[in-house]
Amino acid sequence: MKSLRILTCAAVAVFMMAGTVLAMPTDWTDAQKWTIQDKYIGGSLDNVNNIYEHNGGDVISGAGSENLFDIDWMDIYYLDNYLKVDIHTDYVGGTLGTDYGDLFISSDGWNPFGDSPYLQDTMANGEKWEYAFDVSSGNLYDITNAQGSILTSDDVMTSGQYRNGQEVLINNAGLTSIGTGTAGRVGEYYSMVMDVSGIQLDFAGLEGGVGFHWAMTCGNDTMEAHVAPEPGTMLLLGSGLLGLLGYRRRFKK
Ligand SMILES: [Ca+2]
Ligand SMILES: [Ca+2]
Ligand SMILES: [Ca+2]
Ligand SMILES: [Ca+2]
Repeated sequence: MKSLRILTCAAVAVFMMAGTVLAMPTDWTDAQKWTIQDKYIGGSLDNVNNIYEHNGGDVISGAGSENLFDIDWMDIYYLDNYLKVDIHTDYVGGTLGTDYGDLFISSDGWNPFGDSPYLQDTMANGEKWEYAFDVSSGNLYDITNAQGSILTSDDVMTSGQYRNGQEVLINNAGLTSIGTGTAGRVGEYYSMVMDVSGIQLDFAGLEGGVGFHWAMTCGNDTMEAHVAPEPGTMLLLGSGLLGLLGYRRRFKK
């Protein structure tokens, strides 16, 4: 009888642990939040002229239609193991035969190729992305060992003007989902929300922070950004830890 009771308790404990998986938040006011402006242009090796700068700089477009593709900024929220990335842009899926791209995430910092605004950073150089959120299937994938699954603007676009060489989609064939989520336009922005409980995201900056990459499938405006504490914060954190160590030493004596 006693062992049955212990078993029951164990079963209840397991049930309770499983029950602690949190639902996708509907209210993000208590989330950690970062806002990052689009200061990234990105490489765009023009295969015809073999130069890196397409006309237009940050946005490739016909004169007067920059707003079709311009990305302004990115809001990033983190709450209860859920990540929300809002892309503030007027871009709407379907424009001139293009569509929303997938989100690429680096869990160990952001090191694009060259200097700001990174005119020669393409998929082939700079940061390696460890994760990709597929907006069409709503799945998060670990792509650390599946870099060949990354599709560039050149793989996706067959005509028209586009920013060459930028990572825009993930081919999820053969990949196993490690988290699910949603993606869609909400008012002024394109919003992606995903369960990231299966991965370690370094918002404390101990491994260099968290990097993000997003573009529409033509990459006509592309954004890469970085969430990491200010150097001053890291210094404070560091001196705080040192102080704690000193205190512990004194305490031991
Ligand atoms: Ca922009
Ligand atoms: Ca990385
Ligand atoms: Ca790159
Ligand atoms: Ca940009």
